[in-house]
Amino acid sequence: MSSTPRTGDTVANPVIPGFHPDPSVCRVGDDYYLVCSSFEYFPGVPVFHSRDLVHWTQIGNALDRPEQLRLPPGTRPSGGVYAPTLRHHDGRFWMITTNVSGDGNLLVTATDPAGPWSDPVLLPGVEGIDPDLAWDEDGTCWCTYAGVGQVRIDPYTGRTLGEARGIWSGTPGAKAPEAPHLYRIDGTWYLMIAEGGTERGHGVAIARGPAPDGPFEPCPANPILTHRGTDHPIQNTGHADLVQGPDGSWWMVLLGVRPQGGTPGWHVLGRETFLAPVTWQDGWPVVGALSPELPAPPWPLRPGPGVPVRDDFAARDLAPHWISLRHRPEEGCTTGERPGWLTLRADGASPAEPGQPVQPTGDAGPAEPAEPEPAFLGRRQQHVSCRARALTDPAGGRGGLMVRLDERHHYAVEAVSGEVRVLARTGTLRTAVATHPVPEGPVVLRVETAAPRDRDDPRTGPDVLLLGVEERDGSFTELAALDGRYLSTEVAGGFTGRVIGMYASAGTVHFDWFDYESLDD
Ligand code: 6LW
Repeated sequence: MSSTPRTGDTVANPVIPGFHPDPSVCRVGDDYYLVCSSFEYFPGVPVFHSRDLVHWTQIGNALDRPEQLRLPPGTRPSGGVYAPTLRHHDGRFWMITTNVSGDGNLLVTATDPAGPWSDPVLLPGVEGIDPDLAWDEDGTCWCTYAGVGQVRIDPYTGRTLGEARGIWSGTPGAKAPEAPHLYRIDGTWYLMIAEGGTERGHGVAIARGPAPDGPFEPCPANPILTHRGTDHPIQNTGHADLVQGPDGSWWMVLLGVRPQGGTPGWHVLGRETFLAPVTWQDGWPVVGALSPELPAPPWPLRPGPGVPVRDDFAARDLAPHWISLRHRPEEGCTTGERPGWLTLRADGASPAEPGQPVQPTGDAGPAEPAEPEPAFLGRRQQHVSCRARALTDPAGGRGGLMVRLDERHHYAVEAVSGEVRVLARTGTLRTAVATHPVPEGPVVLRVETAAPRDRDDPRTGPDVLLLGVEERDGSFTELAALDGRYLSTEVAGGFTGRVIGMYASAGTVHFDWFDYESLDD
């Protein structure tokens, strides 16, 4: 997956659009690598490559084998894999993260960041999320985590060495000191954290000290970055990591959101990865303007390959941007069963075992009775306006296209023999919104996100989702226009963003191709 920033005087921010939060970056020679959180989706921890810090291409996933990523049935939405840290040390890449629904803190290593990554080393003695790794001059490995706590570890065995201790709690009055990253820059140790929570109050603060374990002196200018209390188009800014550009200049990758539909608005793409320039003053980093149009960096832009609009499922292996719920439904998701088609099978391969309660996110309400989930394969929605289409053969089963924020918030257009239906799930409400007769056999289903039809209407939300079917003559029959607010984080809660994909909810459903294209200007 490659972003498509404009070239010229400015480049587009976010540099990795769509649900790609908690970025961590490292540089090795002329190459940059970046990882993000992945929560309840499999494979976990997408890995990106760039040569200019602006264009990023997904080259793999650090946790792409079931032995590395155990997400049990019933793993709640926004559970699973939290913020990773990526570092290069001693000739290999190290990725440390937390599986809050399974193994807790774990680290994996690789000589090639595209994979394969090692089996996980578990770190039961590290008692906090958002683990960071830093090595001092003696080769001691320091693991720093949310809180902010720290303990020395043996990264080869996962054993802790000595006692854990608190090293900084951030700015007095700011909640949730988390996402620490520890750096040695010009002989000084810097401890950068996120604070204020990952919502509108989010920010970045930094402290410095003579040694990796402090004592740490906070920067008088903290928070060094926040958009709290502003109507800036990029909100919730925080959870940052520092890196040097090809010319030695300093940059920050961080997460932010783009609310749509007014202030405070609704964000539907989740927390995205942005880039901001950094300069230094009196030994402290100063974050430059973080804007949707970033002044182009002074080095040549070197775009990598992007994701083609169409996946025709001709390849045996799925491209790395395809994600499933909790595990890859191995038996129920194949590109080989019907050559050139993707086959999804609901029976016996559902991503949540039938009988498991759907667990709510945060304060979303009590656990609900079981609802079997479909086999699902999707990709992150990366553009405010976009269109997805799929040639779907229900073949006696039932399935189609789904736009999903979580178990309780999704819209779908699906085919069953001789009929297409639009379904909406908003909280506890499940509604069949429309039905439409179609000839038996394969049918092209379509979902499109569009600006609300009347932007001056205060009741309009971030967008409208148009769901329908393409007739045999190619014309589009819109069956429903549904309110995008229900598929926003402000309504649904949680840490993820929209994912658009194919599913089978009964029997076996085949997909000849899937198109995803941006409709942004
Ligand atoms: C991440 C932590 C956070 O680990 O959200 O709100 C978690 N804070 O920093 C998931 O992105």
